[in-house]
Amino acid sequence: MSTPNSQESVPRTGEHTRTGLSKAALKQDFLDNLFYIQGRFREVASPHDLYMAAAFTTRDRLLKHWVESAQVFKTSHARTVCYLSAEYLLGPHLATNLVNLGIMETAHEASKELGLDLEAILEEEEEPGLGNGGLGRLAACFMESLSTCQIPAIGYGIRYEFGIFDQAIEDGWQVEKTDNWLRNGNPWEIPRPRIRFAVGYGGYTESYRDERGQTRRRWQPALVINGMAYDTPILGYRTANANLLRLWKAEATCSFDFQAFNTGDYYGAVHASIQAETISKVLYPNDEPEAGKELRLKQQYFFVSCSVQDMIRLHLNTVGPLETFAEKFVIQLNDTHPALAVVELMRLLLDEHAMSWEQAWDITHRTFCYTNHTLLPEALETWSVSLFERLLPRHLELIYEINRRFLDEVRMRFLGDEARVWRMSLIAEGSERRVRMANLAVVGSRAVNGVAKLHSKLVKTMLFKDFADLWPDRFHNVTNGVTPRRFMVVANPRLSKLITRTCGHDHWIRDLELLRELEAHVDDAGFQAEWRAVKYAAKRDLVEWMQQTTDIRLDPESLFDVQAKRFHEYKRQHLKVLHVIRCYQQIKQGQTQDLVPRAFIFGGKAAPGYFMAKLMIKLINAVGAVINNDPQVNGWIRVAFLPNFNVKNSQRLYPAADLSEQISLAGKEASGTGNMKFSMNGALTIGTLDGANVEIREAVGAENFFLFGMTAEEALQRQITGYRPWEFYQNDPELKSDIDLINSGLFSHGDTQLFRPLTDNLINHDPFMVLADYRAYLDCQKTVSDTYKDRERWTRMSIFNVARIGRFSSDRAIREYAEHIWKVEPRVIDPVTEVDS
Ligand code: TH1
Repeated sequence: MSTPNSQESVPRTGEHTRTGLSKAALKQDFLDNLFYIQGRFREVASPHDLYMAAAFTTRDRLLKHWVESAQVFKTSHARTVCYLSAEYLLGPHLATNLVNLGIMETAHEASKELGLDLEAILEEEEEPGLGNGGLGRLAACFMESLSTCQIPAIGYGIRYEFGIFDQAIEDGWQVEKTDNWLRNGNPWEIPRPRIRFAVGYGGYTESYRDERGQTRRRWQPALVINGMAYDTPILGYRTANANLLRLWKAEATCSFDFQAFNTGDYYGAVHASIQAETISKVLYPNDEPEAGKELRLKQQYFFVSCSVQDMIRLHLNTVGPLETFAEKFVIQLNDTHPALAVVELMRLLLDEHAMSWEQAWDITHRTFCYTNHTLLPEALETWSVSLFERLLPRHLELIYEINRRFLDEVRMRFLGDEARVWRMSLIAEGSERRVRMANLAVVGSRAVNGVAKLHSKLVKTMLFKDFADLWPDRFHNVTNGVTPRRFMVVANPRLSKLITRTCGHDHWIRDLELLRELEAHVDDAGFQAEWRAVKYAAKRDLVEWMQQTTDIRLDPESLFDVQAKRFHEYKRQHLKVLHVIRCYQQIKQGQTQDLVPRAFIFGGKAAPGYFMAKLMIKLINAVGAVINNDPQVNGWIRVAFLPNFNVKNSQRLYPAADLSEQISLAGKEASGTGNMKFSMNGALTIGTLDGANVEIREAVGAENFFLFGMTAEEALQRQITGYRPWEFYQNDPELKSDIDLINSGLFSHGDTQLFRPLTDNLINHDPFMVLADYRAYLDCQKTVSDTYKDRERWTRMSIFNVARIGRFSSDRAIREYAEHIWKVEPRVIDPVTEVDS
């Protein structure tokens, strides 16, 4: 639906519309942007100038759809999803926007005619890394799929000035470098200086009489800062729907204290503004919550308050009275990081809009939905009551009242079961009383979901069992998905072209289940050969890039065996290392009959304060240094650590992988999403029955998946009956010799102590049961090698993986949320017709 005069409102430069999609229009606008925005002629432009001009040229074309979408959503009162996430791991924008606009080919041709290399321009983009790993990347995939599925949505989050650190490897150790992603400007965002909200901290609460003589509560904060909106348009694939990602930057309410300045306190004059800006300064680089960090709670409240205030403003401006808020908006909480939004909406409805408790709670409760992403106890957020009292006194009062009413309901339902009341309370009692954010999120939401079938089952039967007893219908599963636009079309153009050519259409890009059509070609020798050629070409690209960035030479003929994800003990990168060491010993002993040449490729960041994870990185590099420099073995195996695993680098890795390592201890990885990205690119998976692996295996067929290890149930059982890792160490001579080799100092220039914390932990505690799964893992790796020797069989398995991976598109996930959780319908935006193409 287009407004009557939308054509006229599109600005024009010369003969072009700034939005035309023809090659001529792109070329002209690119040169215009280079000149008028970067102030450069083509002849003197730097690579970065060229990138900026390309970005602005692309952005102009997004803006048309975006303004149009905003207009339609506003006038039609469309029900809107508000996705609240502390992280968005967006990755580079330019390539995905070109694909989604349908002009990647045209842009290539236009660049060529201008004597430019589009690939080089794309390389110039510095990605916004506003997230740690899976959770932040999921939010980014969901934003893209929301637009593709034409669902009106706003993503809310924090515009961190510094995103996830850049990882360098020095002497085998991880070294963190600050990510100054805004240094050269961000062409994708539009600052909105008029969209600002005040956010309070500290102070006290008080009672007062309102003008009608009623006693009310209010909060008098000690400190007030501002949040200012920065908007990024997110376009759907070949749709005219563009949703909004709105990120908040913290600022002082007054950037300069004249009083202080006039009394000669130059430093004090800007002190408040520095203090305020700290709040959106940096992303916490931890994949689980940072215990007790006051700034983290400030960040959470900051973005949640701005976002809820913004929704209320939008509602009052477009729909009207707040009684219908829950009909207009559904708020999805991406884990508990934004759970304070429940309390903030209550506060605004009660204190600022004078609603009754009953009405405010009814609206709040009907508005929120919550996704849980982890069962790990250390990752379940709690905040000390005393910190809350100091920072958010009014919110603490409201939490107490929510809790009081909630626990009355529990007592009524489960007479005399005080143990249950204790477990379910929003407040954990103990030496230090703490607010349980997950309980708050469950109580405040009408729907709660896990992120894979197994995980959702464990959420319902273990983590939130008491809540599921009370409200069984509140619990759902929505298995995660990833966007095929970024992880297939952009990351792997060769494979995408082969698929399109084979299927005779490119509809699979928006309907990934259509990949099934590939099954008809699985026995076609010609197709198999093309499939192998595509993989080989991607491997060569990676080899070249690795050589340039790390000086490690890999052989594209070898099996590329890849584990790339955050470093964490539960993900068991050390299990993989033990396999590498076993191969090394076998080759040294001349037993190569079970092996195939392999490149072991690792990638991933460790939280800066996570000692054990950093030691695992050091171990990988140490083992690699020995292996790669030993001519006796390096014809068989090589080890490579790909530094700074981020979205951009991941796109080089997925297409080149033959084998995807998904080897977490069963029951620990909620879903995993890398597993889907590898499989989409034709890698076979070796994995445990954990997270989404279970469903991936179901989908691609058990015969096309390398399964090993304990089930979640078996692992739990073993834990209960007493796990004694040293027995495995004593009873399995190969395992013993692998661990002993680490301790011998071979990989550490004779230092027998360096890796002791790791090996001692494995032998004595081994919380993630590496040793219990070691033998099954090695056996399974032998099957992998045997299978790889039969290239045709491997190729067929690879094709089946891609052909049957359709379920794991984030489009499917979004449609499930829309139908079962959000109850929202697509709203189609008609594209404004082109005038010059
Ligand atoms: C991850 C989960 O570990 C992963 O299994 C899942 O696929 C992904 O979320 C998306 O659902 C999580 N990331 C975080 C990050 C923080 C706290 C908890 C989790 S769970 C900061």
